[in-house]
Amino acid sequence: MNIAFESWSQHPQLKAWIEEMVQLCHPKEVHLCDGSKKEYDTLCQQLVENKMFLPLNPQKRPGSFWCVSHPSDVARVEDRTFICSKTAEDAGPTNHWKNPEEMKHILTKLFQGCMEGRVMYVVPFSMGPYGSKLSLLGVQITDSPYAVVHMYIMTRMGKEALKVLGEKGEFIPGMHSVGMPLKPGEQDSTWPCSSTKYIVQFPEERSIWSYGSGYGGNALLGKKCLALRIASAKARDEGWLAEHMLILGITNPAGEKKYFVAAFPSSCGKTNLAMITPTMPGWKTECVGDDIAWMRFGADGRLYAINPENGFFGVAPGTSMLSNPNAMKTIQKNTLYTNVALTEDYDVWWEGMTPNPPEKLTSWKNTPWTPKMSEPAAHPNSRFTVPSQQCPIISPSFNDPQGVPISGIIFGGRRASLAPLVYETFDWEHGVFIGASLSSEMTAAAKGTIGQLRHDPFAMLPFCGYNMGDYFGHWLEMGKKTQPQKLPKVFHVNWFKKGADGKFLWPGYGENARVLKWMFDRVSQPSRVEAKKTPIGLIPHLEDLDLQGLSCSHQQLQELFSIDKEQWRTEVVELKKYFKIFQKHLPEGIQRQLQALEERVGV
Ligand code: OXD
Ligand code: MN
Repeated sequence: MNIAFESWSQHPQLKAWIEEMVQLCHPKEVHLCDGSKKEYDTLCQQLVENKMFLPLNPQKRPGSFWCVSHPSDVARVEDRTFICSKTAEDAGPTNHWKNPEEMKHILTKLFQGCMEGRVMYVVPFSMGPYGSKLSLLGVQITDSPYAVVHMYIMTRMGKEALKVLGEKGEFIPGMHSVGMPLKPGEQDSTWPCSSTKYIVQFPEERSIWSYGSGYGGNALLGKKCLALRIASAKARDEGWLAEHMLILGITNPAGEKKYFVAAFPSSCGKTNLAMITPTMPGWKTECVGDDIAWMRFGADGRLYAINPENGFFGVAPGTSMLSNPNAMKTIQKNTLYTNVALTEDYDVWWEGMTPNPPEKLTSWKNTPWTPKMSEPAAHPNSRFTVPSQQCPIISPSFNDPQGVPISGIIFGGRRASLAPLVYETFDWEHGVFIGASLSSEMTAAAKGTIGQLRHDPFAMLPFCGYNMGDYFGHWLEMGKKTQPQKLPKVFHVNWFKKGADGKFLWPGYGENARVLKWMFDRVSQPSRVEAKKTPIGLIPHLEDLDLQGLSCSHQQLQELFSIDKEQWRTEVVELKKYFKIFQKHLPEGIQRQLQALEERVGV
């Protein structure tokens, strides 16, 4: 097959890899992507012709499309996700592992002829701003035009990425196929995918192979596969951090600005917090990212973060003018919707968008839906994909190659009891322990039982590219790279604590900015407010929380900050059991912190 490399790239290794993959996959054609708007529009048009995309009402959602997946291909498949390091020990107890040689054998067989009858697209992309020392380049090969248009939004893709790559630059190769070759004359499915799925990372070789799924988290290889699983392994080797964290900036009425990163397990409100509208007068926020942060120490000894992504791939259900007005404004145009419901006038709807659903909808299963039906109209993990630049509060530093300096790190989970609204950790080691101890009630972002508590250290459980015990060790080591006063302070929040009546104690959403304000005061140097020492960490004196205009009773506040030692002792027992799985990889610092917590909450 003649591939028109001349005006595209002169990178010998890239060309050789593409040729090798053509030999393996037998596509009918190769499309070398340039990343232009024209290319994006043409592909969207083709997806409309192939009935995968439906254009939405141009008066309501200009430049936007609706699309539904195969009912079996709706989320990340953690049980089919593998970290194929040389040894099982290196992948650790929280990852699925297979011998790399054995896995290569399986994949080679699966990819053999898998693109027959389809176009092979080659997508060069940059994770992070062009020219930033913190950015990485990748190239995804895929037979999914859906993946290409999503990569166009989610990454910086095309000619510009090739320019940075030059003839010798390093790139991370990612091979993706929906795993459904087409015989001559065979009618394509509107959502091609396979019942066999493999999402495979080779962390030493730094390569990705993904087979059988068209769903975002499995098919957009720049995101979870590269920017978290591969990048975390690279970050360990090179002394930086690749994290499942949002990045946000907050400015007080006096014009002082500080940046925070926050890690919450999937679908626990990261996008809402990243785009928060503060309820306190005079406070402003800006969004740098809603899902991933790459961080390194700068020459001044402070930690700097970039968002490697260029778009938001957000969970739609629950997003509303109440929960996240900035997201609602962001997705008004040029947005790709997957598995949400369709209204009669070709707009979108999902549970939680409005208090009452429209009378008639087309569900995510592409069937008529009415409010009488017990099944939701939109899939709980339905998504919007939209360029970050459309966010009304996108940070002016979004494209800054230096990144933004981080003053605080926030961990959080969905816990109906136990953790108070907010607490600060005593020091870096205690902060790392809190990250390692993170657990949350499960959501729909991954397959599993919704509501069940699962340990999700650093919200990285499905995303850490090596042994999680070593990852804790890496975080502890990072804390030794600078002076203690230059390290960000570490906090834990729980927006989801419930009272004895089973109702949420804290109103959440924009009111969460009140908690950010307390953190802002705490990370100021010197701290502007004192904190109260408790056995689990430092909590606010109630008078230091700005509660003006909030209808939160004294009783509710007491409950929000109550620390039930008995519950914490149970937590210690649970953590002891959990941390055993890391065996000799569990760092001393974590053991020391666990013991210290046990002593503090002991009778
Ligand atoms: C996501 C996830 O899609 O964490 O961001 O699952
Ligand atoms: Mn995520």
